[in-house]
Amino acid sequence: NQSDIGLIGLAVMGQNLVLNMADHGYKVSVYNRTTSKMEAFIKDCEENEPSAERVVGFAELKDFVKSIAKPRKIVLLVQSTAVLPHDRDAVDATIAGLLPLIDKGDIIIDGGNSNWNATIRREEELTKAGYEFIGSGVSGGELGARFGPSLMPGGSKKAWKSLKPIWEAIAAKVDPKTGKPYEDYKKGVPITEGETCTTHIGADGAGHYVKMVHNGIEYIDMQLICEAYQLMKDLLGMKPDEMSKVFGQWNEGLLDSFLIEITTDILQQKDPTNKRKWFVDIVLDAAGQKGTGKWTSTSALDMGIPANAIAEAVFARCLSAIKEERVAASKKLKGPKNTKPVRGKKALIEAIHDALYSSKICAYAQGFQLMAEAQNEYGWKLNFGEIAKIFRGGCIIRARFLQKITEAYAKDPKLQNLMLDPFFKKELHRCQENWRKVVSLAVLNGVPTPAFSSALAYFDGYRSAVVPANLLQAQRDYFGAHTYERVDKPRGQKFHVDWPEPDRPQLKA
Ligand code: NBP
Repeated sequence: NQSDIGLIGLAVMGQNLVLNMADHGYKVSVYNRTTSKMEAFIKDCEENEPSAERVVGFAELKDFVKSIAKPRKIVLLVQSTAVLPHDRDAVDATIAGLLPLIDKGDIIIDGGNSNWNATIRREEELTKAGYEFIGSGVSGGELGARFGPSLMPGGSKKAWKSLKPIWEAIAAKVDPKTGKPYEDYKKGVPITEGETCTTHIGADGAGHYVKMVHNGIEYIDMQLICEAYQLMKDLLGMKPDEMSKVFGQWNEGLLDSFLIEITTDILQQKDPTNKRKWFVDIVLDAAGQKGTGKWTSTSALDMGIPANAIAEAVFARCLSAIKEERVAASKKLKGPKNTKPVRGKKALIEAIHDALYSSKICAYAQGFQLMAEAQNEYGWKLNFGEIAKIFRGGCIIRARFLQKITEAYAKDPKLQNLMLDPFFKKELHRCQENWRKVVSLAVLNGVPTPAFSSALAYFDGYRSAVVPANLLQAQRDYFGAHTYERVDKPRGQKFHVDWPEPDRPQLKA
């Protein structure tokens, strides 16, 4: 009576994923470096979980390994910190501990937020040694892990075939027609119907790369909501409960998403220590980050993909973090004078909605561009329609909007940029006037809207047949003999002028 699967790492994600697997009828062996945490978890299961009989704890790694049916599937949910391909972290330490105990053909699944470079390295090392390795993104935080995450596995197809039944059972499920997540878990019922939010993403690091881009999109999605909040607060003087109603209405329409839903809830919340204050007003405005947004942005820079709005969201967190410096600067640097009170509250709220929606389209366009380039860089074959599909449920960026992205890639799997899809193109055309109004108003009033503005600059740059890089190339040729191409010659031919005598253009070989 062996276990179907094993899991190492009983912090918040591991515990919840174990319970999810047990709810779906799988017997799970569990192990944790610190045994007391495993014991406390088992005790808690026995006291509170109907599926406790299917969760078995082990204090010794060798007994844990022996308890799992072959070929063994062992999920790791331990802290991951490695960034460069050869960095070693807790994931490597755990794998090193397992190797003398497991057999060839066994499958190790890293469910943490590992960097895709480390995953590529681990997959290569383990495959060479005769083992299987899957790097699987797991999104949805602890609630997702417990009741249905979005799962993004990368690795060999053979390994995926073994893991697939379990991953498909525990992943979030959505209504195939509307793309809306089933949320029966709120009634305590495991979800078994609907389209499952997992698919084989691609080879080696593909799953972790896509999970990272998901997180990058999550950064910008959150930042856009925060900018909408700040505009309502600063330009319209709205209070949190009033804003909550607006977000609640937005959640009934095009912006329907998990992040808008939780914002609606948060803005109604009172300070737990002083019920006369709004919770959001007592939270310090200094954001933290764990690195996946930064990785997304550095990957964009490395590959030369303009994901400026995603990077702006990371920088906005960096700027927020220097709280003391901002407080000091606020006493010295003045904003615009003579700003007039903003009139037309209803129209402005609608315009903010449109600005958020259009910026969101640009942000997703950037995320998908990034994945498209990464597949060339790393030799993956990504299916963007399938990726959009599995983002519809379970994960933090789940949104009604993703059904439209799914449809866009179903119609045209080779879509060059999401903004060119007929539906999104129409939406951008419809919203752009309001978007421009909001950005202008923000600039005139000195309200920072880095994500709204940067997304708009992306839209304007992408739709411009001519940008001022002609002058830029001329400057580069002037000071560094970097050469330039001519508008009247084929691409690739390089010219150089003998500065400062610009009358004698010379053709370079
Ligand atoms: P943590 O990232 O906080 O990791 C804690 C776990 O790692 C504990 O089980 C700990 O064991 C174990 N561990 C450490 Br630390 N060093 C170890 C080592 N050298 N050898 C073996 N085990 C070691 O847990 P988490 O927040 O549950 O996240 C797990 C993974 O999932 C991470 O990669 C995280 O980035 C990712 N993730 C987290 C979330 C989230 O919402 N938290 C969402 C999505 C993905 P111990 O008990 O003995 O210290």
